[in-house]
Amino acid sequence: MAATARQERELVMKMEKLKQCVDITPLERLRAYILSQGVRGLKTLAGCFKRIDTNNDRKIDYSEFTHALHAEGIFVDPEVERDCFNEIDTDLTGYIDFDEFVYALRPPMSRLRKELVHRAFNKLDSNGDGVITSADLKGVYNGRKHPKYLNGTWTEEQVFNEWLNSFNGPQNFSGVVMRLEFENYYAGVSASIDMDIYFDLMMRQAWRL
Ligand SMILES: [Ca+2]
Ligand SMILES: [Ca+2]
Ligand SMILES: [Ca+2]
Repeated sequence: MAATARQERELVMKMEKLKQCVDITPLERLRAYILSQGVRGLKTLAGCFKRIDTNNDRKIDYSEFTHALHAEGIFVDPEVERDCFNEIDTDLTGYIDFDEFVYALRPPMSRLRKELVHRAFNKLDSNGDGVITSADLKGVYNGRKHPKYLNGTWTEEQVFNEWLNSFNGPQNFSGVVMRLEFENYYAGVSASIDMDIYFDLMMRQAWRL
């Protein structure tokens, strides 16, 4: 149930208006800008991240960040830029990693949707240790029907890892899905579904909640 072209246009217009508001924070303006580019899922956010990360070290440092703000025509006091950067850099490492970037700029999700995402996560995390790994999937999901398992290229463990990594950002091949990563992934999915009722239905069917 993707948004129709009309709704898409309306969203872009709304975001354009938001961009022109002066009393919103640079972070909100950056988010508005990114949403106005039609950014939805992890893949497109990954594209934005890559463009801002000009030295390609998979981190956005302060100068790359301010450069991106200026390139989008967002000029504010340096203290405001600094506050905004610190707000995204939640673990205070001095740079923004991909997960922090997605968390700050992802499309918003309603409480109802977030609750469904957390229920799905809790169900998948069958051993209840707060992360999803192949250990949770063993005996619960069948990886043996995957074509690469059938032709002998992958073990069932590799099938599980490949699937788990689809919830992670690019270049994250940890085979482990954290709650935040799962939420970030579904924020992207959620943005293309207009009504809560369809999101609810999709989650219930996908995860048999
Ligand atoms: Ca960088
Ligand atoms: Ca950080
Ligand atoms: Ca687990």
